[in-house]
Amino acid sequence: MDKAKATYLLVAANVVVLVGASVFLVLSLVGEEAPREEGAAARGTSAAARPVHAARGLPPEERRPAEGPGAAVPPPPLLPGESRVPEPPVLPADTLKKRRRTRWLIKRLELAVELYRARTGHYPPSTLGEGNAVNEGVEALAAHLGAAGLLDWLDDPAYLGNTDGDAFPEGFSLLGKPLGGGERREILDAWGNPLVYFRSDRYASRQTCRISGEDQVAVPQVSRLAEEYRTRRVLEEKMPARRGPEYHGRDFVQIWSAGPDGRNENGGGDDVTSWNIRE
Ligand SMILES: [Ca+2]
Ligand SMILES: [Ca+2]
Repeated sequence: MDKAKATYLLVAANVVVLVGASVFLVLSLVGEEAPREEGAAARGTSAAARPVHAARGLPPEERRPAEGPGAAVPPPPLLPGESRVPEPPVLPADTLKKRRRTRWLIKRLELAVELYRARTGHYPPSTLGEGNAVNEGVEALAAHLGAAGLLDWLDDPAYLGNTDGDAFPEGFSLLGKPLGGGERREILDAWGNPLVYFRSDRYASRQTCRISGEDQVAVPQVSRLAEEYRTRRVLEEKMPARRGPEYHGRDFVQIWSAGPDGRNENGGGDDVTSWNIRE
């Protein structure tokens, strides 16, 4: 082989190597950039807006394409038996005002029953014991507080009514005061519905209350937190096992309002309660 031919072959071989290397480089760049741009377009983000960990060149399996500005982050999966807690609704100003009034009323009644207890040695009973079928608890509360002179502060007639139109039987008296033939009034919430009242000795019972013009059954409520606490303390042998549920207001009273929707939910939903004032 002469010198000229050898030089020609060497140059040709270099050209082939260079072209091959260029093609490989181009294909490599195209192969890496295309999915990135496709992913960014699908997320509606520019390359500049990509998450930091992607911009830093982490391997594809470590990039999290669902993250980034504007990307919807799915909520964590629910555990067995768990349920989503709905967002609390935004209440109109009038509703908030009435809730505050009803809360104030319940707090005043709690004070009144404490004063009643200081005078008589016990909280006002939630029954008058003569077969009253509707609004029994709150009528008994109003009658006992009224007879003891502990309802005078409730001078706004809007908070007293007789939604079921009943009256005390003739000859009926309470704490020495004759009530026979008089209206058997209820204490009303700010929406004009009777409150629900139970004294602790009646927590295992239920009442029929006329709320929003219809008879609704009210049942005293158990405190889940108190139940859990008692269970734990019993397991730790730091508390003797007690029989019976742990009610809200144990050894006290439960008072609640059906709230803005006028539907008794036994302290749940939008009800306003003596044991869980939410605003
Ligand atoms: Ca009544
Ligand atoms: Ca309600």
